[in-house]
Amino acid sequence: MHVALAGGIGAARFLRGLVRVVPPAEVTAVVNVGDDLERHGLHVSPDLDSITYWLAGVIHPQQQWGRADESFVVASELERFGEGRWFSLGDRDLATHVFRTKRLREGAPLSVVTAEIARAFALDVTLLPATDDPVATRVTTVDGRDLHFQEYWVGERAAPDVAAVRLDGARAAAPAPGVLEAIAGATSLLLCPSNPVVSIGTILAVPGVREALLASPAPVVGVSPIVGGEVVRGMADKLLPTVGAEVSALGVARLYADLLDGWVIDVRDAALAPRIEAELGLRVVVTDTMMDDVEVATELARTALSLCRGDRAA
Ligand code: FO1
Repeated sequence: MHVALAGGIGAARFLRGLVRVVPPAEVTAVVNVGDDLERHGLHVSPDLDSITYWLAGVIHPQQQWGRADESFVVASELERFGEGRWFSLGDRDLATHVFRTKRLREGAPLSVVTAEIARAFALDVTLLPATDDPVATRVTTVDGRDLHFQEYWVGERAAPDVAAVRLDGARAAAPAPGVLEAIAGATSLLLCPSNPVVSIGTILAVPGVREALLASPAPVVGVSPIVGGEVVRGMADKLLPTVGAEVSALGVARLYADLLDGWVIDVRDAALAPRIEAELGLRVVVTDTMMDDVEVATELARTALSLCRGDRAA
């Protein structure tokens, strides 16, 4: 079983490649749920939904979140009642949130509902929320505001400078059923090119997950989400400094150093490879990590897996 720790869009692109290298049924994604929020009384799980829609081939191709062929009739009608549009839920997307909320109200845990939604989209990949417990990633801005991650990322376009990030509820959260077992039984453990602070970091913040990775006999290989000192997408450049990490493939490798056996970086960062290997004792492979199409994502996944197997010439 190949187990991947995953956030949203970067992870979804990587997983689309991974399922072309190994059978999807041999892939388990442990997915961040700190982005989850309630909108119009509905439970929205952006990272789980992005991965589901990407793997099901129904993602909105330009937005890279939400559904293709989407309409916003309900959202515009909701504005009539004063419901804001700052976090837009399309009509097709709403069906997922209506179903998820109904099942949660019936007492089903998020992990069970997630499996039902994955099955409804005919996914063979196993999707696990990092936890079934309520957690929320919150951002404290330097001007003292305490925002939900989505209020920061979407509502404020990640403009404010950030003083701190925390995962509310983490201490009381338990890994979702199957998460620790998947990690313990994995043949390879992959850290997707997701935000190290609010995606991978929030998964690792769930008690027991980091320990399970350290205890697992499987090699751990990560893919740098930072290329050429820049984020590929998102706001990791605003958040890495809050955890004292340099915004570079080296800075993120240091953040994961206690977990990693191998690190995949982009060709633009080739010069960093010897430093990362010397300083952190990691096997580093340099390749194209810009997953503009599924072929690149497939080769990247192949490279990460071969690094897991210890093939230097990945
Ligand atoms: N991102 C935006 O920039 N604007 C939106 O209005 C928006 C709505 C939205 C609705 C559902 C969903 O699953 C994701 C949505 N996103 C939107 C993206 C979301 O903020 C990110 O996908 C993740 O939270 C970050 O990985």
